[in-house]
Amino acid sequence: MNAGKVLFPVLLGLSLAAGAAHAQQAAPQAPADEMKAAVDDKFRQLDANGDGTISQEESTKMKGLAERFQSADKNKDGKLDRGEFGLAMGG
Ligand SMILES: [Ca+2]
Ligand SMILES: [Ca+2]
Repeated sequence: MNAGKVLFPVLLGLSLAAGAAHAQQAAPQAPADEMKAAVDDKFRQLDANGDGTISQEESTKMKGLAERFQSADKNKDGKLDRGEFGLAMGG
């Protein structure tokens, strides 16, 4: 009966391969940085006139933002700066 001797290395190989695949998936990432970059991109897209803030009118281009505008505008100057936008977006 050689089945056990053959099977063991095969199973070992499979588990090593699975471990390697798992390690690859868990490779170090920077989700916070990616989130920040995505928010930066979105902010620039919304800031149509490029003045560095998002007006109420500009906020209407993003679904759901206009509804949150008043609460997002922490200093109540009628526009969202990058910090206020980041807070509203969670980034
Ligand atoms: Ca603007
Ligand atoms: Ca503001």
